[in-house]
Amino acid sequence: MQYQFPNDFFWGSAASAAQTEGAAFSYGKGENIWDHWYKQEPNRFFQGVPATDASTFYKNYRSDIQLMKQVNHNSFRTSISWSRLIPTGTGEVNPLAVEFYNNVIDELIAQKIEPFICLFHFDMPMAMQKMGGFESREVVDAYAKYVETCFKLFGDRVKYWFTFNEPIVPVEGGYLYNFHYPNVVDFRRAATVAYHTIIAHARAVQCFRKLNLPGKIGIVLNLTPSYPRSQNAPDLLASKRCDLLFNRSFLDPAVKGEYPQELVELLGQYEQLPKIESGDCDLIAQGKVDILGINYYQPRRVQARLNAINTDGPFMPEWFFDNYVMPGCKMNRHRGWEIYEKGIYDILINLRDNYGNLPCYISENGMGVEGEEKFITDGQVQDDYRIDFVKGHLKWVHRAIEEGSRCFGYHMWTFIDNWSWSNAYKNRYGFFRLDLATQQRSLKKSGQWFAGVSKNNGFNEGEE
Ligand code: BGP
Repeated sequence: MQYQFPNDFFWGSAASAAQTEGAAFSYGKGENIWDHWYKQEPNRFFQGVPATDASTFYKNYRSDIQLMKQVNHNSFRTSISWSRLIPTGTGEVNPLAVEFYNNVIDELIAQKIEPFICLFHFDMPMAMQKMGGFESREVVDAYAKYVETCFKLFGDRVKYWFTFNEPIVPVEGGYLYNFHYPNVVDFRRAATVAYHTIIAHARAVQCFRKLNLPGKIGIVLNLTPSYPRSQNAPDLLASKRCDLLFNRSFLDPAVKGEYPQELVELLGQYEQLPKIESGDCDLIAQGKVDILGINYYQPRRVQARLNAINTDGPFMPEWFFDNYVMPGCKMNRHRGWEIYEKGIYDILINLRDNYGNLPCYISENGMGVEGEEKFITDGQVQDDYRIDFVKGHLKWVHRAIEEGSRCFGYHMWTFIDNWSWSNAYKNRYGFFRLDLATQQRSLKKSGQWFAGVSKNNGFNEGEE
């Protein structure tokens, strides 16, 4: 069967500033939380590897963009580093950063690769974190100024903007589960950070509209369907609450301009609501996006809690559910994540039916593999597993489009194996393999395959 995608479908990959640029302490860049945390606790990073040099995109962006061309990208997402553009978070703009991002954007456009630009991908400037990060409304103001600067500098050429990448992740990592700085475990503070992130998002959308720029504005969310173990009422309730906490907490305000009433009630019941100021609701209503990016890696499976809650412990989302491992599920054993291709279809259909079928695209999908060097033959990573993974997901994307979804693109995570937060280079995802010692890039089999898919705007069943 031929899986042909709509005309002008976007094919490409995604990355982010902190994970690729390197030059963390040079060319006028200020520190972000990752630079700072590494100095404090290098042992929190896989094999003690920092992002300091990452994959040298700052230095090699021109040749890297040539590699994008080689795999027929017509689009690419990266982010602007706030601490590179405005080293102390607010105030002086770094002219070298302006020059760098101008060069990257211009080069992408010259090579006919549409730049998708995200404004915040986990990398809070340290100066802003010292003021409380998104617990502070002052930092929200600083973010609003920063994004205005970006729109004014680059908005004449960038047509696809994203206010945040996976905004729930810094909330989970930094304020609930201790895998991002500042390593706090406190639900109410987490809820405040999440809420202020939505306020910051809405400020960005408001500013974008005011400037009357030609492009579109969206947000990138990691939408993870919460499948219940069974159709039993308690299991269904567990899944519904997970969906509220982990998906709808950002999806509803970003797309519908308001929070789900059930979420407000649930947090109210446990006295975890953030402080709401007058004017917030109007502002959030103005934050409705034009487009949505969807990151999807794995589903979430849940069941009703098996044991009583320890009410002496901190209030956590897990008060409402237990994770559930479905017997016999398909696994990516190299990363420990379930592979469930239909999840991508379920997300798109949910958006079609319950979120006004807004234009959206798959902004990240991918397969992390630890120890990928074991798959190298004749100098090339033979990642047939990744080709199967992408094919499996694309078939479901194709079907959703046939059934009316307005999905307009598919980006893989990622272009060149890159540094990934506390996992550093543990899990490899790229179309190109990165040799850490030499920084050499080499095309994997999946990259070759994807080049064909992009060129043909689809693929044939059975074709490799
Ligand atoms: C996504 C993030 C990316 C990247 C990816 C892989 O959620 O948006 O920034 O980190 O996950 O993550 P990992 O290396 O932990 O498998």
